[in-house]
Amino acid sequence: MKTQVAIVGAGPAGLLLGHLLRQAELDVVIIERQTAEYVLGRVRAGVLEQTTTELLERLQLGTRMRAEGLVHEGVNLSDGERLIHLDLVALTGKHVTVYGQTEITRDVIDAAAARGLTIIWAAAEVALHDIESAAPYLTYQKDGAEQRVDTCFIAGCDGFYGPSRGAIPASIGHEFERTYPFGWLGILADVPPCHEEVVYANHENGFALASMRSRTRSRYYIQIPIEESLEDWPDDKFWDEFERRMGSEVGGQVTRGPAIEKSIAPLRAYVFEPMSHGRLFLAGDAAHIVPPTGAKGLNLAAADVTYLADALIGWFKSGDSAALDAYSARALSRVWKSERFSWYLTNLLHRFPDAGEFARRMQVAELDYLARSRAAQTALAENYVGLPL
Ligand code: RFL
Ligand code: PHB
Repeated sequence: MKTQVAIVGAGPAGLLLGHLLRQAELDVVIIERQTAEYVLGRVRAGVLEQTTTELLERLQLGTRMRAEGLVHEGVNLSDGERLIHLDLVALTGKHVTVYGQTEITRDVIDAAAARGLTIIWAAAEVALHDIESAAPYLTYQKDGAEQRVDTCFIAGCDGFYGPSRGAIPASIGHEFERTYPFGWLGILADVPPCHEEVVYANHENGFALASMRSRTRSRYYIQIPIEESLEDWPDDKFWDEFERRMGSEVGGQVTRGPAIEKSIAPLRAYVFEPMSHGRLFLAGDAAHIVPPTGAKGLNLAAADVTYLADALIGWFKSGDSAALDAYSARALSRVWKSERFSWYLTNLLHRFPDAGEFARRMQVAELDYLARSRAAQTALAENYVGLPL
């Protein structure tokens, strides 16, 4: 098979890039390791920046999001008792939209065939070849035979564990990493949300987050030690702890219900530089991971592919490689700002096992400052709604 751009991975980065390139009438193929059912079953991000919703509108894929997504004009921080409300619209003129990654993924997959976007599902052993040449190619196993895709460019959109990043020689790449000694235990339940907006809570016992997927479906998280597993957290124990950490005002509004999904996500920050080498361009989690505090992961993936699509389309239309050459630096400048924000919020809101009383007092002082200072609130809100592209 021959194509102009071969994309590895059908997560949000690969699917959105595929649609952007198809909109410019380029030939594109997406090669995905999992089945469509598996990809559609993953529960992940929920909060979209305006740049991400605008991207979906630009692709004319925003109809269901507009109908079913929840516009949130504010967000809340809690110090265990007091609720600090940040009026995002008053502070920044922008809002965020609560619409699950699962729903976006469904919308873009459903539209793929009609737009000529080919997705090859269940492709095993994807490997990248000759990325330093002008004629790179991919190989993979499907239906018991090796397949080959010849292409002009490869987009590595295969997440943190995919093969693309490893195709860049170790002598060229540089990794920056921070791991945290805790994870988030997340629960999805068909119960009305305990608060109309998202609440990030810093309680003596640790962090908790109240989010949602709709007016009848809640997504709640608590911080747990990295050594603990799902067996340590039967549903009742989760609900008790979640209510406690939310404080009396919000905790008192919690409706309990059976978990329809329950999982643990470890917290990690990671950046790989550069995000391109030869004819290979990385986008999304393939190049960087943020801890979920601040909901930047999916939004960063959308920003990366917006830059990358513009650069690839420019090259195919005019042969100009300047934007492709600048892609890595342009994307990384936004990535590092999101890393900084996620790191700041993670530090502000979590309980660190070996942090002493001084560190705790710093968190309390920062939350108190945020409660009283419009300047501090504006800085947080500007990052939360998303920096401009
Ligand atoms: P994805 O979504 O991981 O998609 C990568 C795709 O590549 C495929 N793949 C391969 N395909 C072919 N060959 C191979 N060898 C391959 N190896 C992997 C994978 O099957 C997959 O389909 O990366 P992408 O597109 O960059 O999108 C990034 C976002 O998905 C990610 O940043 C967020 O979901 C992160 N994230 C969250 N972000 C938030 O903003 N808020 C959240 O609440 C939130 N929760 C989460 C998350 C990520 C999680 N992961 C990765 C385990 C919860 C979890 C559990
Ligand atoms: C979610 O709804 O899953 C969510 C919301 C906010 C975050 C992370 C996850 O910071």
